Amino acid sequence: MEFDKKYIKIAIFILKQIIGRTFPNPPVVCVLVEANKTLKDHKIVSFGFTAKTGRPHAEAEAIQNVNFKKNKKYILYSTLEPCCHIGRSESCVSRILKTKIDRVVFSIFDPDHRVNGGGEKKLKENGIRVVNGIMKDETYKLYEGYFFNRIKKRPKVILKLATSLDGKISFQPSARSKITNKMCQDYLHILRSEVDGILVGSNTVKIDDCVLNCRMLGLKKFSPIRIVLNRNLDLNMHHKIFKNCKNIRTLVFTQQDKKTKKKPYLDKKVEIISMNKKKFNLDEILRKLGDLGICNLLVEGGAKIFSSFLESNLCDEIYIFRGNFFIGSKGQSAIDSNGVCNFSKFKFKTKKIIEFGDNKLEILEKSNNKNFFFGS
Ligand code: AOF
Ligand code: ZN
Repeated sequence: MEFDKKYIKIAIFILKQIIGRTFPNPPVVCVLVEANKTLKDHKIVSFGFTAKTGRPHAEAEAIQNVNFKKNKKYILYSTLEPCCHIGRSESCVSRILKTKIDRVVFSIFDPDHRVNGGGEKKLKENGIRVVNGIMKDETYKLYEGYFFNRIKKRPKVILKLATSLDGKISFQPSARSKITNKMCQDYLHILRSEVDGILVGSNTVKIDDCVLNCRMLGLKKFSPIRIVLNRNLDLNMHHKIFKNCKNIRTLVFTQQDKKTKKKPYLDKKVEIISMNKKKFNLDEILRKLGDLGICNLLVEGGAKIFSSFLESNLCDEIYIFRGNFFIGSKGQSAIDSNGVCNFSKFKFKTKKIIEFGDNKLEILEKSNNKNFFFGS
């Protein structure tokens, strides 16, 4: 239908506003359209989007309270294929089948093994006309982390750095340095609210005493899960990150098994994930984070962690916030000890540059970045 694109476009527009807000479920947006018999006149009668904790699903929200009329036709537009599994409650397909909706248009298939085409099949078997794939490339970009989680069984990994013009992340090794301006900081906090997890190494906690929450007004409740890699459980409990673990889920990956070492963390309500020596590697850690439902992971440092992700080929995007000054040779390099911050050697290329006054954000992606689901 010539107006399908218009309504899917509206759904995608709203989808952008709820990314990172529906953990552990993917964000979905539905638009319910009422039309006359000839489909000449059509209008939106309801919207629905996945709720904060992942349920109710978007379709359930869109359908409830709609007064379906006898002499009208109804089309449900959704960014993702409606689910057909009985999960925490009834499936969306079975809810749709109880209404007067006779056409369903969705943008992208749900890669979750419980759905994966099954939603479309069941709708069709029950006489509903189904169209899929409208604006699928645009939608895929917004669901990339979700596809990583369900297909690659790990989150999409975004490295975030703040560097000077000459690629330094601090004035000297082991020192915290302010490099970027307020606009960059604000953008970072919005980004934090959109990802499911932030990961750092224990040195970053020791040096920066970071809190790793989202501090953008109105979005604080969307602070992601905090993850610290701390082999020896040797962090001081006075660090700021341990102040609020009751409210912000905090995980520590370790290979330390001593009860006495674990106790201070557990007292602070930190969750400890013990890995044995052989399994303390990024592959295994990412797999665990994927199992926990994390789709988008922001890695915020430090230099050693960045190198490990890049060298293990486990980094999918890089966000470099650049300040407007040089630090010089005494500074700590982001990646390489020789002072060069050369991402092209890891096969990354610039995708986008956003200016923030005299600072900027450069977003890099893999040179051979492919939509691995559709292969385009
Ligand atoms: C939809 N609409 O709004 C969302 C869907 O744990 P459950 O039972 O809520 O199921 C989670 C799965 O449901 C999730 O993995 C994905 O396949 C689908 N998400 N589906 O029809 C929605 N969020
Ligand atoms: Zn559903």
